[in-house]
Amino acid sequence: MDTNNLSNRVRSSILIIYTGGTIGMKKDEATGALVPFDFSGIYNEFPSLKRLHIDIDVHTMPKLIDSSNVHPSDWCAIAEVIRENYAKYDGFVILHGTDTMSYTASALSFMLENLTKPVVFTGSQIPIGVLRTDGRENLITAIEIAGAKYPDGRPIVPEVSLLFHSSLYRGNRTRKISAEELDAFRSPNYPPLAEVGVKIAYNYPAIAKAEHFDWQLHTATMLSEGVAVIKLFPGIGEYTLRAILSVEGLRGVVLETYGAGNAPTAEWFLNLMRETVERGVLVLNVTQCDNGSVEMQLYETGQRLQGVGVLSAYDMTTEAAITKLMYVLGKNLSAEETLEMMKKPLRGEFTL
Ligand code: ASN
Repeated sequence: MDTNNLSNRVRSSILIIYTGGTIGMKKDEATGALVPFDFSGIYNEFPSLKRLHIDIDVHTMPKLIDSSNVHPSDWCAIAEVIRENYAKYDGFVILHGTDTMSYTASALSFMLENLTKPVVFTGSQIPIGVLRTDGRENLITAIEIAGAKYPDGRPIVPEVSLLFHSSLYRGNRTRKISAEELDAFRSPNYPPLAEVGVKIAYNYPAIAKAEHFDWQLHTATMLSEGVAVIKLFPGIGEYTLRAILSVEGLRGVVLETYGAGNAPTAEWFLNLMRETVERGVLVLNVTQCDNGSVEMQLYETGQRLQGVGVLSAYDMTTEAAITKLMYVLGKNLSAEETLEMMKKPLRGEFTL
């Protein structure tokens, strides 16, 4: 089905939520300094947007930030703006700095429970006010995708996604992989939801299906503190690791291991992991590799880790794993219920 034309025929309304980042920068003609771009004048700046048949409103967050400063409280604020405006719009575009965009997209994918509308993250590597910007294409394509519907009015991409350069990805599968290239994001273990060329070619089987359009959106804004990411390296010291793992209030750890989820078999290491798990800390095994999955049964080094109670994160990214921990631990469920939520994909964040 060619939805490129169909999507343009069914009128949509979308809300752009502008949070900051490079995409929002423009050169002040008088001083030459980079100043925030005013997205509320979006039609004057990009008159061609009118041809998309999409009504656009803009919500500018009270404090525009470089995304390196993002905090879980900002994720809650974005989620709240979506909840307050959910009934009014067909889709949402979140303009966000690229540095931590994958963390925010992952977090929002968990926090927006019962989501049945598109939430498309995008940003840019070059400021929107610079002639050679990648922000203009990213913005226009993200708007088009957020407003894209089937003829019966159902949205084509009813999930949290991330549009960058020429690909649309599932948000919680992405990582920023380049500080310089315009093609700066990848989804190492899940296919793109769409490829953007002359047309937007949707990969329909890969896109989440929203079945219950009558469900109420719920925003889970209780995110747990007390989580940490630990990257193993040859020679990591017992005292260092013990110091991190004995931090007060620690509730969950993403342990970045080698290859298919392997770690040293030294007794001190395994004992420390066992003690940590027995203390009630959830330890999630994520691979340091760029792609592929944790398979702890494959080698003795992985089996030993599994034996002390470390959980497999399968092919989850670190960004998805840490934000899922915050979300699930934030629910303050029983140990069994927590494990149950961690062991199954909640928003397509891993492949079993
Ligand atoms: N430092 C910027 C940010 O993440 C980078 C960017 O948006 N390209 O906010």
